[in-house]
Amino acid sequence: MVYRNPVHPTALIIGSGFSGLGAAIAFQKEKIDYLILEKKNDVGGTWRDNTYPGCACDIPSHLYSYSFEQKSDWSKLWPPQAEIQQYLQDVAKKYRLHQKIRYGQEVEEARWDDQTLQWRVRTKNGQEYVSQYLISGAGALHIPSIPDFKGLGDFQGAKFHSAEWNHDVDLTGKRVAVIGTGASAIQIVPAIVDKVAELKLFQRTPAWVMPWSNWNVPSSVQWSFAHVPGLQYTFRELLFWGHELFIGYPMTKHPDLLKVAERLGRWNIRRSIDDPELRRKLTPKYSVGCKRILKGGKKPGANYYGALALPKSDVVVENIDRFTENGIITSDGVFHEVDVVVFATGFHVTDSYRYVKIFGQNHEDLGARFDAQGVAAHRGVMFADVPNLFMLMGPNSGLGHNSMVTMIESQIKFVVKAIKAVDQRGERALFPTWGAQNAYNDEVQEKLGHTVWSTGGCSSWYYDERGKNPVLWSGTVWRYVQAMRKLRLNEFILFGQSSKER
Ligand code: N01
Repeated sequence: MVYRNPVHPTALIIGSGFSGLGAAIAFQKEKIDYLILEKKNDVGGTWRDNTYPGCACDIPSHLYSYSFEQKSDWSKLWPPQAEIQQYLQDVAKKYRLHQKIRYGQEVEEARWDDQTLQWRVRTKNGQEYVSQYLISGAGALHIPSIPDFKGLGDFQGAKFHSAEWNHDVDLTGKRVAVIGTGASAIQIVPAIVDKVAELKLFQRTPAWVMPWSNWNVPSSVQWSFAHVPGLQYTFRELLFWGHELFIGYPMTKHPDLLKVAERLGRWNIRRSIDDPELRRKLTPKYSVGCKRILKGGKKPGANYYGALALPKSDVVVENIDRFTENGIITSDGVFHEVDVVVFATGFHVTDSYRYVKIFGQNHEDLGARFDAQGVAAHRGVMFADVPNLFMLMGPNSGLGHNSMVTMIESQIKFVVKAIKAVDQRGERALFPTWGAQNAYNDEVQEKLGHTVWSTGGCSSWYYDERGKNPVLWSGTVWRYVQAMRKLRLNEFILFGQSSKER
């Protein structure tokens, strides 16, 4: 392919979700010249792509939003996807980010040039960009995973992934199969059950589901958030510390404390479902928190268990053997005739770190390194021997209990500190030492060994084929934020000024 004349900002940002927009705003403030490359035609990332019925955030938006851009009039404590997407569009407009976003630019490959000490970034449609810094805000949950079921191609009905919802398909009166029981399925099932003629939920592993109901935020409270100084900040802090103390601390330090949540989960099943067989099917055999804790309650048609208790619903626990042209055959030989199949089967998470082909110093392929050694980063954002690359929401910086936006903001501050450190020393680049990266990862992995994700007795997408968790942070968000507050220069090699040693 012939590439068009390269564009040269100081920093290139990939993606315009919470990470990319947040980085852009920080760069704007610091007068760091930047461009955002966005594969689609709008901002929003996950909140643009996931439009399935019932889609909402399961972390309250007063917390799941930028600390510097608080919105006082969220309609609900857990607002729907459209409201979060609107919030991100409003933020992009307010900070005039659109003029700095190149839409329809899907980054394919980024190569560090050892001679010029710059990134050469190529997009799928033939544009080249050259920059000193590269910041990936591509996220970890954006490559839909559809299992390679036998006979899938034979199925003649509509089929789509939860993150690629086909709104042209009217589910009214249809027999619908939903495959999966994660955070997406649990929101989809109650949102569609009233419409469909039959709902078959194909469950491999039941989820722990806590009693829950979403609250509308009264206009008086919205008004107070807007007009009473410090009120919304205090509410946000309460939400943050509530998630840290009641979920994050037990998950990471004292999984035994989660027994209380387990009792709550069992009670939620008992109060919602009368049929003992259905109760048995839906009761997990692993500890609460080992997989993401989900929220849903009793009311039919509005909540997960309520929807599954309806006569038109069926929870199928036998494995899927194969698809036919009009249905699914399970391992017990039973044929389930359906019109539509929804894959709520999650994402390629560890693959997301390889989403852009990255070549660091001496043309080293970062993906090949991950294949050979496993996925690992320094402090969740940088990689030894890969200069000036920052991966927001990178390896071991995911969460199972609190707002990712807080993690992202602390990573962005870290990126700015790194860029300033390079600049102030008259250098051109930095990367972490292998010693620092290895020591950091040894500690994270050691700590992860004591968390519920490791001791809870489940299998989850947090773990790779090596049995290592390259996805989650090992402690509370507070701990991460503290650790990221300072850029410890002895953990990095800075270079590029002249012929300084590397
Ligand atoms: O995906 P998942 P998700 N045959 O990977 C099943 C975020 N999120 O889209 O548990 C049969 O959790 C699989 O079974 P098992 C959030 O971070 C946030 O629901 O592996 N089933 C599982 O039940 C979340 O954690 C919100 O045995 C198969 C399901 O598919 C993440 O996105 C809302 C299968 C996949 O669950 C992903 O959630 C929604 C197979 N071959 C999502 N393969 C918020 O509110 C997989 N499954 C913020």
